[in-house]
Amino acid sequence: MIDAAKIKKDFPLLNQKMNGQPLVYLDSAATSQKPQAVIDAIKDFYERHNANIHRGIYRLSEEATELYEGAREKVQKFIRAKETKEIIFTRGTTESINLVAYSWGRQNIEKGDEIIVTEMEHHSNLIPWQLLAKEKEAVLKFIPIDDEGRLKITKLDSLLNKKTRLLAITHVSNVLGVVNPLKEIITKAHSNGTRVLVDGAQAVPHLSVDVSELDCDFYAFSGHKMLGPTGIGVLHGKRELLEAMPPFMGGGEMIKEVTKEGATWNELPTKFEAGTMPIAQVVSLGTAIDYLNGIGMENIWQHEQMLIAYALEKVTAIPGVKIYGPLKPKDKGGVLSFNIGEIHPHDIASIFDEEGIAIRAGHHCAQVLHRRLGIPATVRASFYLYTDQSDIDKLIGAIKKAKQLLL
Ligand code: C6P
Repeated sequence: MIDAAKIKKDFPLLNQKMNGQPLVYLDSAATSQKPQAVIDAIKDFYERHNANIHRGIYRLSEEATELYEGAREKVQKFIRAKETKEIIFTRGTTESINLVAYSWGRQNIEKGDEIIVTEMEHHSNLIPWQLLAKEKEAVLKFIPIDDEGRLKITKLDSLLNKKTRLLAITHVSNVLGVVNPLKEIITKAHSNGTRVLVDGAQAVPHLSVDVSELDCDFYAFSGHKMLGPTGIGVLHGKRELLEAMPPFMGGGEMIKEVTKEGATWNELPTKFEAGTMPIAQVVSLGTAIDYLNGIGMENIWQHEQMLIAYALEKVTAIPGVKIYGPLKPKDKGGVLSFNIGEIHPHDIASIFDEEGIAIRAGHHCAQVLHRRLGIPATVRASFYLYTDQSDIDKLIGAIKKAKQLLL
């Protein structure tokens, strides 16, 4: 079992006051806090190893390159990818998905083709496909959700047909916390000859992911939600697909030979890493992975299961609070979205803020989902390895206070 109170001490930002109260950070789905080890890794890189990678024929540059490529190996092992060539560094989940939409999408989607997404997608896994569909005159279809916020998987059979080229789906919903049954969905899609892209932004930080076992074609995630710095993310793609895809961005490093007339492309993964990459961010993402491995992803998942079970039990007992998503912790991560009567979520967030509690209020970049739920916005509390039961107790206290003041 995780000792969250002890883990908290590794995160300097969490040991401070906000509005005169001890900070209760319940917005890890937006971005996670960083342990001292990650902060030190960034500082250490700039103090001792900073040089551009893959370019310099001098020791310092070789050192920086080794650290950068070492981090790629850590990512590969962390998500159990087959080889490092399948790991592309990007700015984050959003850029990873846009890379696939731009490169694979423009090569493989034609007029009349169909792309399936779900009603629970984050805009990052919806807008790139809307843009592509518009440009190519392709059709976008949606797997609906039920009233508990789970996907209606049985509907997938009637959505899949000969024209379905791609299914783009989130692993874990950033609003409902639902963990989608990917294995079953990917098997169905593949037996129809449909490629699958998984948005893993809310999964990789919280549970053990095995992309080889899932057999997905593309898998995207962000470093900043998994204890790493901002500005760094990952796209995993099957090698044969990445090999066949044209570059996303042109520039330095991604080329092999350049003439006045044209160019040939570098080997994977460099073909997709144009220009100077965020080197310190990649290296410190590796440190974040070391930290997560030190705790154990299975332990982190169990800890969040305990927290969500506790939170669901306490919050469902408060009259007038409506929770969105499954009410049982099974297949649900540490995300709790709710409303209190008719109070606007922004007013609730302001009251929580006075108590030192940081939560997110709004549509959480999932407007299609909120439309389906029949509401414009929700309040969202999201947990991580440093969240403990006392944080949830403070949340419960703040919900009661908001009710008293505003209802
Ligand atoms: N969700 C949230 O508060 P980026 O911004 O590229 O790192 O991640 C985008 C993204 C993609 N998919 C899912 C499921 C996500 O949750 C997010 C980011 C944050 O829910 C910020 S909007």
